[in-house]
Amino acid sequence: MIMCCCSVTLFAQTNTGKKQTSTNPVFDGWYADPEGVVFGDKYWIYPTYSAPFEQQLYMDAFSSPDLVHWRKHPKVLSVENISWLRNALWAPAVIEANGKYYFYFPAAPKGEEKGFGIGVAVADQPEGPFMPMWKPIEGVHGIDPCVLIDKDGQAYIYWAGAGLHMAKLKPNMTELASEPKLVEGLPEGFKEGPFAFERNGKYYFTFPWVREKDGNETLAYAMADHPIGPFTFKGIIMDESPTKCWTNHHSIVEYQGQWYLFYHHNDYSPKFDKNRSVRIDSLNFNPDGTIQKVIPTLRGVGLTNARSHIQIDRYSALQ
Ligand code: FUB
Repeated sequence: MIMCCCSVTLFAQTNTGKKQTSTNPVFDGWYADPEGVVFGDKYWIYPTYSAPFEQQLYMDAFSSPDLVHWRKHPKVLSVENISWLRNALWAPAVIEANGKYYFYFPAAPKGEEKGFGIGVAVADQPEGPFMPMWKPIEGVHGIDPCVLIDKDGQAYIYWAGAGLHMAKLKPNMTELASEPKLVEGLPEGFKEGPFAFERNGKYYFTFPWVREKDGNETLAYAMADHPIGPFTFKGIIMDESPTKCWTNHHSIVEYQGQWYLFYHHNDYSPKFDKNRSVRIDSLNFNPDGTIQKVIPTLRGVGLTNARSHIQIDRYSALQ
């Protein structure tokens, strides 16, 4: 069965009436764990390179004015600049604060048999270069960071490791301002890849969730009235992948009234779920603030001009 075609004219309209253009996967290459974010008038994606038999020695970033035309910014962060790191970089989070850009990345510290720390690298612009701090954040042990800055300016960091933990960050964004705390209220089956955001005074905590023994990851969510909880589990945003891609690391972004879900799937390697690529679909809310289920699409979030450049390898076939 043909799974995905090259860039041809595809139509979609956002619920703000604005036309956006894109197809899924949004650019070619094996990239996973997309940290989608808006800086100024551009969308940015900070993914991991999704080739599990290669070590992730640097991070590429992608920027777009319209979710369709993506520009690659190679090597915005490289391991050779990180003296405390044992080997590779893992799924990042990037946020703007104090007029700077903070890149949070999990990595195994030298001298530790196992386990991960989370480092921070800082840049003056979204395309880097990101310069790492000389040690990982003290008190943080785990992977898959995400950072939320509340309306009062307080920043919170969340990460996966022995369950889900969180702590306040100091204004310098590189040190904890409180003891790590276990986030309570999540069901059994939380694994990794948390994401947190605020909308209309409600705090959302979204996460890959394995609801069945030996199952794949769904995307699920919980809501709270405060960034530290208590969170109440609300349900599923996206069901398990029908093609059994095990992971579903994601992020959620709002721009000009439309919300988007950035996530990954193994479109370019249907028989191997560890080579993943980046997708975007629209995310919508119910009047009470709960999230409508997302049905994953290959159409993505918009309209692609038939005369635009065709990436011939944006194609895969399921047999
Ligand atoms: O890409 C490596 C790992 O797979 C991430 O840390 C997880 O969230 C999962 O997507």
